[in-house]
Amino acid sequence: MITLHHLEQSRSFRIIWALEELGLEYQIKHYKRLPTFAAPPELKAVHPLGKSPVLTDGDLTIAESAVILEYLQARYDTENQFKPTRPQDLQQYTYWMHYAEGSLMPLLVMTLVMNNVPGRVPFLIKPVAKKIVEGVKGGFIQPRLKEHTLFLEDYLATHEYFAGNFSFADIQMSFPITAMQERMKGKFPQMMAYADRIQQRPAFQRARAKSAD
Ligand SMILES: N[C@@H](CCC(=O)N[C@@H](CS)C(=O)NCC(=O)O)C(=O)O
Repeated sequence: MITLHHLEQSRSFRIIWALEELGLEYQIKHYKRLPTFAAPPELKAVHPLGKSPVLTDGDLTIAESAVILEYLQARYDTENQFKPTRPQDLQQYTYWMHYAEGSLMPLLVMTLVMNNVPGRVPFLIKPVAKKIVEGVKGGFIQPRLKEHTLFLEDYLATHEYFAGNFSFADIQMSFPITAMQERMKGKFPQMMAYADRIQQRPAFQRARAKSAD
């Protein structure tokens, strides 16, 4: 039996979506975040790093969204619906699979961490902390995030999906794009249209209902 260890409001949604696209039978074990937004310690019993997603299938325990997506595709996508075969699409597929967590997510996580800094320091040094956060965000994170957003907007102007037809690369990329949706409103029409397009898929809708986030 396939079990997905799903932390609420997390990247693990990608895997529910992939499981729904594949039409597989599976169970979800739900975990609530702690008040600090960290994962609960029980997840460490499944994988030493205690992050989500983690998928177990028989004797196998698999962590990392992209690795789980690749595993599910190779093992269960018998008609090769979710991974391209044309060499140029395949190269894009691999690129976006890595880019999502390797290049884009670190900037979004840094933003989240920075936004939390002023709330976590003693009252007296809050103004200093706010200045440091502004400096790091304005001088480092935001210019890079802008470059990435323009890069994605440009790419999506000429591509309906990230690697030819809809594939698991779209599921991998959906998480950062959805996380950026709020700040994209009215500014990045290609990314907004792309987010609408993928979110209309019936499997996405079913995954939403099942994640219960
Ligand atoms: N690169 C990993 C990241 C895993 C990860 O950091 N997951 C987050 C949820 S979105 C988590 O478990 N956070 C809880 C914590 O760090 O305590 C992946 O794509 O699976």
